[in-house]
Amino acid sequence: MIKTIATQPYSDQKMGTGGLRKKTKVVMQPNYFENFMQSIFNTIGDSSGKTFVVGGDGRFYNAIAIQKLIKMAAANGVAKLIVGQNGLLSTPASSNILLKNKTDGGFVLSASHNPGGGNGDFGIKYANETGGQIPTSISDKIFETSKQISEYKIFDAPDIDLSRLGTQKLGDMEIEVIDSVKDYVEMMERIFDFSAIKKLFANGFSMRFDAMNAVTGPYAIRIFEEVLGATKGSVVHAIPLPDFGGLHPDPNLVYAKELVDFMFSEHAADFAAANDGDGDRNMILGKKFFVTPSDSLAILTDNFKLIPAYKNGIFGVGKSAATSSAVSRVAQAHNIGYYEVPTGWKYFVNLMDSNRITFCGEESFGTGSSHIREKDGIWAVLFWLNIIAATGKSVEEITREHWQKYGRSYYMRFDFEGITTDIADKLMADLENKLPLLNGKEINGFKIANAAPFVYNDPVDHSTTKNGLIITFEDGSRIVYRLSGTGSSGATIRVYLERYSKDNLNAEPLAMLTELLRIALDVAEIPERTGKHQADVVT
Ligand code: G16
Repeated sequence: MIKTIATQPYSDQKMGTGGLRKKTKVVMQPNYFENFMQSIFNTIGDSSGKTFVVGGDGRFYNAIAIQKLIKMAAANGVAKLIVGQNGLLSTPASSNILLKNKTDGGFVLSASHNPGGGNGDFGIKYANETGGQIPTSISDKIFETSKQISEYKIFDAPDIDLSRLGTQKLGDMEIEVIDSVKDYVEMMERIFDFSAIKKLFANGFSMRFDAMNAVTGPYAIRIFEEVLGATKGSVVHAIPLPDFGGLHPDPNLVYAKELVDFMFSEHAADFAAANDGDGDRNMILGKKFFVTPSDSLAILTDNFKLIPAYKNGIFGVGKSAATSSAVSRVAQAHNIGYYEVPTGWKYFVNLMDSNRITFCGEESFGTGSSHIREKDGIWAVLFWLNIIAATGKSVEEITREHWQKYGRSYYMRFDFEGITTDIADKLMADLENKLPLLNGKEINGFKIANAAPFVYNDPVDHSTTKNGLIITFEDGSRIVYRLSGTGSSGATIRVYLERYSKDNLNAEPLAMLTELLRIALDVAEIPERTGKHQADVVT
């Protein structure tokens, strides 16, 4: 019943910042998905006795791909798969199940925050036994394997019924279909003070959670409405749809516009949040108030004592280099470890495993802790609710008090999208060559203290990663340039700007950053080289 099928390699199966991301149509090409999966199984080597977790965010092509994955796992000798009911599992829920059951790895079929549908994107995230996505050393091996693949193995059998909870068999392989939500809810109950949050809602506190027609809908309904008692209807866009109902499930000011408009209107709730396609990103809003992800990380870290699971102390905190420095001041105040890593959650995994950090976060709307090895959207929302319940303060009050205490890092990100790859690569290469000449220079009143690529030496496995170019000014302001690693076509240049003020706390971020933006565009010659005088997305 095991078929061996001849295939031709594809040359583009290289994983980016978070797994393989491609246009859905690319993944639907004959044998494309099969080639990639077989390359993973070949890289793993002997799969006998191994157990993997399987789920997805429900996007278009998930249902077909998951059946192929199951049949290929059986044909490659896998002992057991733990699969989310109807093929659904958020990325954080998957990481939890993986760690809880001490499995050998897991697959989440998702292109995360990228749009779905036949004309959208598809993706595959692959985590190993750490619960985190595999390091580059392994994804490089998979890529090399994919370029030479000549056959794949697949079980010839009817589709598995994934709506039925319980155990089924495919050949010798066991398939356990589990409730996608239950374990995750239990984990959250162990971390946060649910009774305090219940009281908050019982006293009339209002919330809106936008699941963006993606995977977190069922999780959010269960946790916020059913368990914690938020009013019915607090969770919107709650049903996972194959095309996310046309939404771009990226929880930021641009793509979660409906929620942002609501929260800046007269009808705003006390609190709002959105998650992305696979539930690992979050955006936090108060009444007419937006919390940057960099500030959110700093505020959560500063308040760790309010949360039952962390009240006895945390090891330290990590952030990506592109994230603002706000959390560094909190780490210093609490005398805890502080780490700066390249963009990509996988870089936090070694730091968590070695008890160097407990919390971590990124500017790209990701926050999390060592409860799992992925960022966790609902965790961040519950953390905020727990702080609000414990302090009785609003999102805005909590944030403004934080700035009073630590000063404010004004921070914005500008994305220049759809750039020809060659142009973007050359822009970055030329800029890197130019950096040494910038050291010590003064531009429009900003004196450059250091201009260099960001190089990370992992303290655990001693691997070295170079990612992004950073210009640091004498007053602590920074410009960071990076190419996105999550797009499915062309290149996106990201420009991150940061400027710190100890006492000017109420300015408009753009006003504070205008001069830095001008310098950033000039130095990299972005308008001249890309034809773009304005960013496509500003967050
Ligand atoms: C992935 C990674 C994140 C990273 C983000 C942005 O997120 O897991 O750690 O910050 O990509 O990547 P880039 O700037 O390269 O586009 P997700 O939510 O897409 O899995």
